[in-house]
Amino acid sequence: MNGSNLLFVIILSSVIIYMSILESYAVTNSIKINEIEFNPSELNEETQWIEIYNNDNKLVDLSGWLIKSSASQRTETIPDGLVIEPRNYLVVSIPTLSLDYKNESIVLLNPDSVEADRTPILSDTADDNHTWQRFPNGIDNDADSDWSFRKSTFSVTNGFPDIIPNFTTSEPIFIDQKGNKISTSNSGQMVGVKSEIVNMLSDEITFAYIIQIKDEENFPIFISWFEHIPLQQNHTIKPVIFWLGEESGDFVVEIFIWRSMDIPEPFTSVKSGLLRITG
Ligand SMILES: [Ca+2]
Ligand SMILES: [Ca+2]
Repeated sequence: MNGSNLLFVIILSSVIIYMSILESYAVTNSIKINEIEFNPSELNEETQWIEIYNNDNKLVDLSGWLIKSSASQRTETIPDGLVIEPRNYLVVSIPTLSLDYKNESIVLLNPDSVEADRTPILSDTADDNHTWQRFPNGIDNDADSDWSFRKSTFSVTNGFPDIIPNFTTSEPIFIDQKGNKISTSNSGQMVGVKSEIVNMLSDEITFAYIIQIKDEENFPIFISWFEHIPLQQNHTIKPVIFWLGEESGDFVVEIFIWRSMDIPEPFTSVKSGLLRITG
């Protein structure tokens, strides 16, 4: 089937999911070693540190977790009382400089000594503020390529690559159930949110198409997505997600194009439009 002919349609009637986009992606191993400074610019005055990322929607208590150096076999215990908020970052200092800065691999273990995460073998011989980081932020394919040596992003997201050129998505296009373009709808009617996505890259790309609808209080009342959508080069796809607008009002409809729900790396800027539902 030609990619341009693919039409994804999903109908969700009264399903209203009260969560924001960032709370919506599920992960299995949610505690990650996200960034490491083995070799600070002033090694005697600044400590080595590890940034841990909680890629989950629950608070996690890191008391008694262990950071182990594979090179020296030394272990640091995370002090009691250190907790990490959902989708947030915690920097643990290593005051004893127990990490080697050459050929080091760090292992993070929970208090039961179960391995939670492990880095590849890394070296940082630059005495500066560059660090090893998962890039895009939080990526974990168990591959060396998950890690990049970049300017430090201490205690904050490692960020994402720049928006991909030659891969575009349109503003939201609203349609009725017959596929006709509309600008307003009546309450109790299904409204399709469509976008025209064009891949002019030199290769196929796979992405997630996510719709979020917010009410007049800016509160997300609907979220839905398709994942793992493949799009060949020089092809266009027009995915549609339907929503039942039950109440009248003005609604902000946002389209997010991400690498996947696990990896919220934006492939395009967020596209938004206003949808009016009349009584
Ligand atoms: Ca450094
Ligand atoms: Ca960081």
